[in-house]
Amino acid sequence: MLKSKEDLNQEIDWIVALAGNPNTGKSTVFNALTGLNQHTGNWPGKTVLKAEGTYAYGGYNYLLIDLPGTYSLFANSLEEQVARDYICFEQPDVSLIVTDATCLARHLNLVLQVLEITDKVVVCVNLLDEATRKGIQVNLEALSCELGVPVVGTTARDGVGLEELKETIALVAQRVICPQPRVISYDREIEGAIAELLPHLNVEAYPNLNKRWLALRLLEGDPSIFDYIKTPEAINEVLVKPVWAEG
Ligand SMILES: Nc1nc2c(ncn2[C@@H]2O[C@H](COP(=O)(O)OP(=O)(O)O)[C@@H](O)[C@H]2O)c(=O)[nH]1
Ligand SMILES: [Mg+2]
Repeated sequence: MLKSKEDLNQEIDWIVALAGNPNTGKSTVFNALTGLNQHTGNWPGKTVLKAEGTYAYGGYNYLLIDLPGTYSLFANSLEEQVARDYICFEQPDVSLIVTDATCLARHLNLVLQVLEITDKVVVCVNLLDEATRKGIQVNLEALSCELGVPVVGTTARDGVGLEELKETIALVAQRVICPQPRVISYDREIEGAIAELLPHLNVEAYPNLNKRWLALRLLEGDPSIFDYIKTPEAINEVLVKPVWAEG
């Protein structure tokens, strides 16, 4: 079992998961925020390194979980599955996604995948110094409008932007800011299939699980998701005999 808020020291108020592609400065952000208040081990039952640490801000204590660096959340590797399962099933209060300002487009893939799971997201555009050096300017406000979630620019190695980052995490954790992520719509066939599945998805063990996301994974036939849910016959029927594909 992964740690949940109840298992931890009661002094923790909010849990923040740190996601991002490898080499975006995730560990740099993690170290800058938690300092010496961290420890590492393995994810339970997995040979994947887990780092967690705490920091205090604005009268609250935060537990920061450094998820494995991944390019996607498709559960193709152990790392991806650990990251995905944490965001999905442990439901941290905030998911902070660290991206690289010098090649932002490539990083938005992961961002959009996280936005399909949760709305409690802050996007950190790191390596702004490198971007400036390369003549790249990132319009953080426009990006935030497009994504529907707060975006903070940082140069984590120099500690630039970290106060704003902590403040934004605090506002999302406390639901002062309620992000409204852009919803990705798929073509008619897939949207029809999602609509067909949704009424059947009552996953008792995970009442807050994002049903639209779950429907998409079921349609993909993602085997890793079947470990978590008992598939009611009704769903099987929809999946095996796709009514939306008829006619
Ligand atoms: N120039 C610059 N380098 C950074 C910044 N943040 C992190 N780095 C460097 O980028 C490299 C990868 O950082 P790391 O935190 O290990 O990335 P991770 O793989 O995402 O955990 C390290 O050499 C960091 O010192 C930044 O804002 N600017
Ligand atoms: Mg790292």
